[in-house]
Amino acid sequence: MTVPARTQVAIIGAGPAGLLLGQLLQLRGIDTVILEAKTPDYVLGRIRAGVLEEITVRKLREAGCGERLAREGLVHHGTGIAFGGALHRIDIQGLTGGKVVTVYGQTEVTRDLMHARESIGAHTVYEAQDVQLHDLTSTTPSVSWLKDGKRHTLHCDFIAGCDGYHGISRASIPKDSIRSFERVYPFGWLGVMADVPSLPELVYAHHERGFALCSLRSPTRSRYYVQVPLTDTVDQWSDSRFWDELLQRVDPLTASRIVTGPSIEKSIAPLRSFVAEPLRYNRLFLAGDAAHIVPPTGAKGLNLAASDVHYLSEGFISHYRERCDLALDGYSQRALARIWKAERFSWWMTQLLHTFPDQDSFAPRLQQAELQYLISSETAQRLLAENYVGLPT
Ligand code: FAS
Ligand code: PHB
Repeated sequence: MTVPARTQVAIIGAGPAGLLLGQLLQLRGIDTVILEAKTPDYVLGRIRAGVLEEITVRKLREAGCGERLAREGLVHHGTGIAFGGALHRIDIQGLTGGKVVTVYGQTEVTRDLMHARESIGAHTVYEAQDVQLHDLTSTTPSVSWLKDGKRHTLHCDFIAGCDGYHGISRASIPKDSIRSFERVYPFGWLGVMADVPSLPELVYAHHERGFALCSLRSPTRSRYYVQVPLTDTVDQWSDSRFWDELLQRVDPLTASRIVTGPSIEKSIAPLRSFVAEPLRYNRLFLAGDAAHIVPPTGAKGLNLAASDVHYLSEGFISHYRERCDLALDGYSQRALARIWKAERFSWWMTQLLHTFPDQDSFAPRLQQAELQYLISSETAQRLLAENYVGLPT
């Protein structure tokens, strides 16, 4: 398929943010071209998020990706917090007036969005190497890339940087035009995927040996995590060592329900909180992980990408359909308001549930007091629940 020489919105990155933005714009008659550095299989092979907020489900439906999600997505009405040898259920639905979350892996979200984009014949260039952004301060920016030994150029009205934390978009903004705010955590998450029966609901576990999370992708595919030191590597963690550690960190009831088995995927991800401000540089807009990173403890990463895209797509649609730039000019401030609230919640869940090396003797007592307050106060549980299902957009 020949890529046109010009488009309205050039999108860098075919992860969930780029693909969702592309879909929402194309379906409203706005031309896009997506440039992706990797192959579709590589993008699909990255195991990431698992829990969708209602806003994310709504946007995926709008993007024409609601059918399989409705059929295979698992609606969850509550989640578990385990500590001190006991499991405590947070009644998400009851505490939020009926809101829920949906368990549906990011790989499946991305697969659905890829198929939807293909079905409308929109242009996506995979394996686009050395993507460069040009003339960002002009009204006629462009992007170029290398493929098949040739440099290609695409002229556009706007560029949407949806290329993740390590992408080229944020890096193309002059240092004096952007600020970043960061907190790096002194541990990572070792994640294991296994085709074993999963638990009925997620369990977030606090234990003196470290945090653990029991999640899932389907009734027969489980996703588990344990907190590990940043110095650990995957080959230091055999399956049996992983299962032993997980079973020690969760409460006995949860441990009795866990079915172990061979891992089909095993990886370690570092944890950081990061926000770039502002999310715009003239004709370049940042969305998703290109703009912010959250520790996955609050299940916010993918969902923030969806709300960024919700705001940004509204801005582009209003620009092209109503010749009005208020929404586009307000994108950064509007998105950052929701981003920072999700950053706060993700930080709060992370500091509540993990063990921090080199902490003083006071910190673990504070954690215990906060956990005891959480399970004894409906107000505290409501605060957790309303953030977990996603704050209003
Ligand atoms: P993505 O990083 O998904 O996509 C960016 C795309 O841009 C990639 O396909 C990349 O190949 C491409 N790209 C990068 N540089 C480029 C360039 N120069 N040119 C062209 N293309 C380029 N979130 C949760 O909610 N729960 C989780 O459990 C969770 N686990 C995670 C584990 C890991 C290891 C990581 C890294 C993230 C995790 N996240 C999790 C967050 C994750 O789900 C992100 O929020 C989500 O992928 C955001 O989507 P995008 O913004 O599209 O970024
Ligand atoms: C996951 O299933 O990968 C998952 C679920 C909830 C989280 C983080 C990761 O908070």
